[in-house]
Amino acid sequence: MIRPALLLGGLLGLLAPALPALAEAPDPNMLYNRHCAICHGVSRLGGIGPALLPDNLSRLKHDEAVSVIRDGRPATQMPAYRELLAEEEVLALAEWIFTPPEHEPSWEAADILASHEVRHPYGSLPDAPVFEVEDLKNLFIVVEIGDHHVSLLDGDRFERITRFPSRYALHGGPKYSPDGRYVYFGSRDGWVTKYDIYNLAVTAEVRAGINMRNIAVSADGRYVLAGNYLPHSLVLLDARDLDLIAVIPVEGLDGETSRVSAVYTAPPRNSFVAALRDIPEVWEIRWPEQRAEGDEAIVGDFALHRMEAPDYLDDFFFDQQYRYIVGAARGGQGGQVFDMDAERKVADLPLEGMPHLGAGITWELDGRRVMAIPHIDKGQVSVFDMSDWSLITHLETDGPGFFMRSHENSPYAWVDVFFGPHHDRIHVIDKQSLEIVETLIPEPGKTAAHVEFDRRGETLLLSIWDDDGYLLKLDANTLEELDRMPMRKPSGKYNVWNKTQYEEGTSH
Ligand code: DHE
Repeated sequence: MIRPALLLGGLLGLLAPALPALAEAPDPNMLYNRHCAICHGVSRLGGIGPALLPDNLSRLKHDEAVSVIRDGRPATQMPAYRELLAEEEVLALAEWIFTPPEHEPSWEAADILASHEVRHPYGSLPDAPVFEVEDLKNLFIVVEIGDHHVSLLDGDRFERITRFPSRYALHGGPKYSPDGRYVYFGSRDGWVTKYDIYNLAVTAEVRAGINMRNIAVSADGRYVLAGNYLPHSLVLLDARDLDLIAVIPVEGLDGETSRVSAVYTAPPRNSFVAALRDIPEVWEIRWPEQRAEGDEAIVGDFALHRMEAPDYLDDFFFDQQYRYIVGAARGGQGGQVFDMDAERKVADLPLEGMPHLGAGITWELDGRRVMAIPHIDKGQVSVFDMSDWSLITHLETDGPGFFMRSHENSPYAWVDVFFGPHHDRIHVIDKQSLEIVETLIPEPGKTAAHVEFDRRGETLLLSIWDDDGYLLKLDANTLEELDRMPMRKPSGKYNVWNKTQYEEGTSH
């Protein structure tokens, strides 16, 4: 008996000479323009969909891109293309979005101005909240990266006040105005969004760059600074309506331009500090009242103060006075302490690999202040004495961690095991004995990460970092579970009080 497949193969063999030699390879550029450009922008810069440029997609795996194009993305406007595109076209498109464009895209002041939208001008909305809570300072903002939403929670009742869509892929902590009424979000695609918590409304938005790292809000609440990878720039905005004040090109003393790793606000200095990835300098942006002799003018009376560093310094941790910066040196060469007053390096730290300095926290131990830092590439928490920068201990954990948190009123510091087989574990460290006293596995197989305390440090929220995830509310002292709230891959949580008071147990 002849099997059908063989029969078909035979017939095709006979027909072969009559068929065209080879079907043409799909043209991803043409496919992009036909199917994708309308949402993702003609130059792949993004529109209602995210930018599709390799740097913006660095955290998306190739296979994931294939399945998003083929099957769509649930709970978003991204449709499934499996009926419209052949499999090889899907594969070609997925490959193509990870290749750099022929011409490096630009984002100038004119683009920033054109993207600016003010929905509710500063001062036009009522000053009283439209909802009732016991304590406006005990609210939490939670970023849900699963479907790009944000939730606002009443921290006392553990209830959701509202949930609203965010820009695609928010990154870095949202930043509050000093009074806690407004919160500013930064997205990896460069969008800065201002939200009025009292009126539950987005008031203004602007796109500061194509690939942005994070934003900072000045301690006096007047300015917002955005730091970009692409273009190599800092963008200074008026915090009221996000009006553009200045685009500051990042160019070193040697003429090299640089990506911005991150920007920070330095409250006691009333300035911004920028970590730069490609030049060995630390930049401080000062405004009129702080301007000093020798500073370079930016615009009006804003000034740039450059500090030459002995090495490239990345991913900063600050002491509480914002005098010292601990930065990771390039290529895993350890950490360095840089004195911003004396403008020189004062210590080297034995921090091999990739310390996650941005997640560092501090506390009092035997009358001295210590800082603790997790590592992204090894199961270790490093604890240093900040009075002389000596190493106290490297604490072994069950795998590399990403976030650390504590609270002045809590005896414990929390560190997750974000990477590796034990990503469902979270360690509880006794801040005095420097020992892991408990390891929780809240949901076997699911990542448990990022803790945030309520304003009093009595309870805490922990993310079960999954599309069908949830927030766990725990008693901060007994570690007992108190409640849960379903969420779509909740990532960071930010308590108004802890953030606006620069609580010692939280990163800023
Ligand atoms: Fe982050 C904060 C850098 C990847 C979630 N991350 C920060 C900050 C920096 C930083 C410098 C502090 C800025 C701030 O809060 O304003 N992050 C980096 C990286 O260099 C890295 C390793 C690679 C990258 O692609 O950028 C990186 N970060 C991630 C992720 O993959 C995470 C887990 C998921 C995501 O959303 O992208 C992630 N980063 C976060 C979060 C914060 C953050 C939730 C805020 C932490 C906080 O508690 O304040």
